[in-house]
Amino acid sequence: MPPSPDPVLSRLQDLVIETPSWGYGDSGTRFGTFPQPGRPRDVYERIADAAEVHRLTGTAPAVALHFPWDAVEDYGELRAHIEGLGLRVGAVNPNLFQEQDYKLGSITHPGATVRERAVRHMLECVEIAAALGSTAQSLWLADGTNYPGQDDLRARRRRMLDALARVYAALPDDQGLLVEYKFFEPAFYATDLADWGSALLACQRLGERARVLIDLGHHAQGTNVEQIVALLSEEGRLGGFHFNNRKYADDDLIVGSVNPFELFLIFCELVASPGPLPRLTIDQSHNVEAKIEAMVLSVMNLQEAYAKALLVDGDALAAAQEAGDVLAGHETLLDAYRTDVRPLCARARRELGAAEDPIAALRGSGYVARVAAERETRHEITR
Ligand code: RM4
Ligand code: MN
Ligand code: MN
Repeated sequence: MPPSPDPVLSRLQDLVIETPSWGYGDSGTRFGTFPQPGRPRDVYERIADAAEVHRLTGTAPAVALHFPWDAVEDYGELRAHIEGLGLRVGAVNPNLFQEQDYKLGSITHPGATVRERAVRHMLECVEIAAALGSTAQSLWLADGTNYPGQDDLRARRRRMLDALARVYAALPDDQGLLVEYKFFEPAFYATDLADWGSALLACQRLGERARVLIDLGHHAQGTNVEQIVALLSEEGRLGGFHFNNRKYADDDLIVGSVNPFELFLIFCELVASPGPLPRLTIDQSHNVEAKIEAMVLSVMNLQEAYAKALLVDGDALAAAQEAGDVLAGHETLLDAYRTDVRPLCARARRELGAAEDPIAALRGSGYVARVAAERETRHEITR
């Protein structure tokens, strides 16, 4: 029996997507950046845009922050502001890739002084997370080497594990560490945390509150990401996601735009995992598309993928698998995938007090034009 719509509806309404503060501001490629009118200039304006996305979708109440990009003097005040808008702080992301010091790495750098600086930044992020009420630090390590022989791969790994152990030891009980991997870029020969296995081994050394974060754009072409979800979930080490989509590399396009079937299969594995959903965050870079609309569409695509996964007839699937009926199992998935879940998602949003049609509501609201007018004045003054 396919699941009846009501439990599906309430699970859909419980879905929580974190949007990234860094997804609202200027971004570009190494060839150029095309600033959009109304782009937010500080964390408060990024939060305002995040609040608009939540108002329209009813599903994006948490905002992931990146430091020092979102640094302020008074974190108590920032937290109150965020909570006053009906949002909360998601994961806190340290930035270990931008400073000149980090040219040869951060926590894996050959020099102890740079490693110390990187560890101190991560420890500062533990404090910031505590002040903001965040329950996770989400680490993406850009460290790696460009040429064979550039550095000692084993020594780099040992330095990394030592540094992470210091940070992990400083985490309060209510904070976890998410360890993200990526197989290349900015390093092009050997990345220090290149794959799920490296990340998992690091987490196993650290302790139970260290778990792996999967970014959909961080694998070689053809990698079966849903199988990685299944594996990490079985090991109790699936910490969260960075959702986006890609055609070629780490393209950071709108999640579900290029490969919606893969997204559905990932949600099928999430639904099959025991316990609550892991932390689900969008990590995208909107270079030419309208930024707020891109974020709204991303949340809707996630809602739809989740709804379809919830509609899979689990009994039929299990029976087909038990019987060794290859295509009956596959067709059971297709049945759910081909269901038009847009009315169900619209109802879920309406009952949450959000928009039935968030894109139309955004376009009709005048929000983008209004903030463009307000913020351009500020851009002029500060220019
Ligand atoms: C990386 C990775 C990180 C993100 C940075 C900006 O490729 O996905 O999660 O914080 O980009
Ligand atoms: Mn990411
Ligand atoms: Mn990435």
